[in-house]
Amino acid sequence: MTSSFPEGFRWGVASASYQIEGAVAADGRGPSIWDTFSHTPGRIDGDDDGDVACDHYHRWAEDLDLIRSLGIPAYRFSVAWPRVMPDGRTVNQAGLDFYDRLVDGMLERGIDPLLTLYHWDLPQALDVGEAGGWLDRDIADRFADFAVVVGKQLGDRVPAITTLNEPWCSAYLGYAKGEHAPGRTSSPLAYRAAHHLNLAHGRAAAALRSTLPAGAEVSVTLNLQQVQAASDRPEDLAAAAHADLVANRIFLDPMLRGGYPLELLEQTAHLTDWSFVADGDAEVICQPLDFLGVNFYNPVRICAPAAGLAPYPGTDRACFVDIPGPHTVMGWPIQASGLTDLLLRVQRDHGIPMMVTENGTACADLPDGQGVVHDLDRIDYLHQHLTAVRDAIEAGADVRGYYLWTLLDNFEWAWGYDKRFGIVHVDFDTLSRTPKDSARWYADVIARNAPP
Ligand code: IFM
Repeated sequence: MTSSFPEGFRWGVASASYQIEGAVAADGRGPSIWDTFSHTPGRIDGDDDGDVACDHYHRWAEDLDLIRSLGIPAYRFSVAWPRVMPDGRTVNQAGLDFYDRLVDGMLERGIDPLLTLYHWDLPQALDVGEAGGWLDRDIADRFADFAVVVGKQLGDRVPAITTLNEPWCSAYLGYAKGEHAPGRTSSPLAYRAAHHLNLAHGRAAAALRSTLPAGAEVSVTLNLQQVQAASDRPEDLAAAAHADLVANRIFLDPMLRGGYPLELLEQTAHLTDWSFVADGDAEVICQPLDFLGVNFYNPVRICAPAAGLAPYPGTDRACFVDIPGPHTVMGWPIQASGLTDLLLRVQRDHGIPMMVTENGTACADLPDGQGVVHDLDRIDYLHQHLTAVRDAIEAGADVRGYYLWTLLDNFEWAWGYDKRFGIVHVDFDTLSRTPKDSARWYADVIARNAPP
C-alpha cells in the first residue's frame, strides 16, 4: 500500500497541439515547421504526418468529456502558434477562438487548464533560409508578441502559462541530431538555438507578467536528464558532468541562476564562441518563475567518447551507454529512482516548486476482441514513477502536481503513430477513442490521491 500524496496535489494529463489537433488548414492556420518536416519523405516512420492526428480540433468536446469522465482534474495543452499567428506575426482571430472554446469547455467541466505556449510547432514563415527559426535572435521578440496575444485572450481564465516545452529537444534534436524539425545537423547551431530559446523564454515570461492578472502563474518545462556516469573512471565522470552541462545547466543556470556556467562556455569553446550572447541577455533570461515543469521518462548513462557508441547530442565529449534492465518499446530504460534523484537535485540546487509536467510510456498495446487494451505494463511503469515522485516529496522535494503523458495515442514525432503513449486507445482509421485499463487505474489513483 502506497501512502497518499499531499492534499491539493494536482493530477492531470498532458498533450500537445501538433500531436493531436489535425485540421492543419482549418480556419486560417498556417504551416508549421513540423508540417514541412513530416511531409518530407523519410523523416518520419511510415511517412506519417499530423494532418489528421486525433482530429482533436473537431473532437475537443468529446476529449474534454473523456477527461471529466475519468475524474482527471487538470489538463496541460499547448497552443499552436501557426493557428493563432499563421505567419508568426499577424493575429488570426479564428485560431484564437478555438482555444477560447477549448478553455471555456475545460472550465465548464471543472478541468483546470495549464497552457503551454510552445510545444515545437513553429510557424514555417519564421523559419526561412539558413539562419531562420531558432537561429534568428529576432525570434525572441516574435515569441514574446505571441505570448502577449495568448495572455490577453486567455489569461483571465487560464491560471498558469508555460513558455517552452523541452527546449533541449528544440535545440539538440532540431539543430544537432536532425531528428526533429527543422532537421539540421550541426552542433554549433544547437548552442545558438539554445540561447535564443532561453532568450525567448525570458522575454515571454516578462511580457506575460505585465499582461496576466495578478496571481497567474508563469513557468517553463524542461526535460531534464538524470545523468549517470558509466563508471568511476575520471574520464567517465568528466563526460557525465559535461553532459549535465550541455543538457541541463545550459537551461537551468541562465533561467534560474542568472547566467551560463563558465565550464559550459569553456568545454564547448571548440564548437562555438558564444558570440550570440549579448550584454543584458542574462538579466532577460532569468525571470521569477512560479514553478518549474519537469518532464521525465528515463535516465541516461554516459561515458567518455569511444568508438561504436552513440554520441550525446550536441557534443563530441560524451557518449551513451545502455542501462541494463527493462526497457520500453521506445528502447528507453525503465528506472524510476532516476525521477526521485532528479527532483531532489532540482530541489537542492534551485529550491523551486516543481510539477512533473510529463511522464508516461509507450507500450505495445493490443486491443482485445472488444477493442479494450489491458496495458498492465503501462500501469506498472506509472505505479513505479508515482512512487518515485512520492518518495521525492517525502525526502523534501516541493512537487505540486503530476501530468501523465498522455490522454490519447497520438503523433509521436519522428516515430509517427506506431508508438502509443495514451491511456486512451485511438483507432486511427475510425478515430474512435477507447479508455485502456491504465485510464481506469489512473482515475482510481486520483480518486484516492494515492496509487492503489
Ligand atoms: O510525445 C513527447 C512529447 O511531445 C514531449 N515529451 C516526450 C513525449 C514522448 O516522447
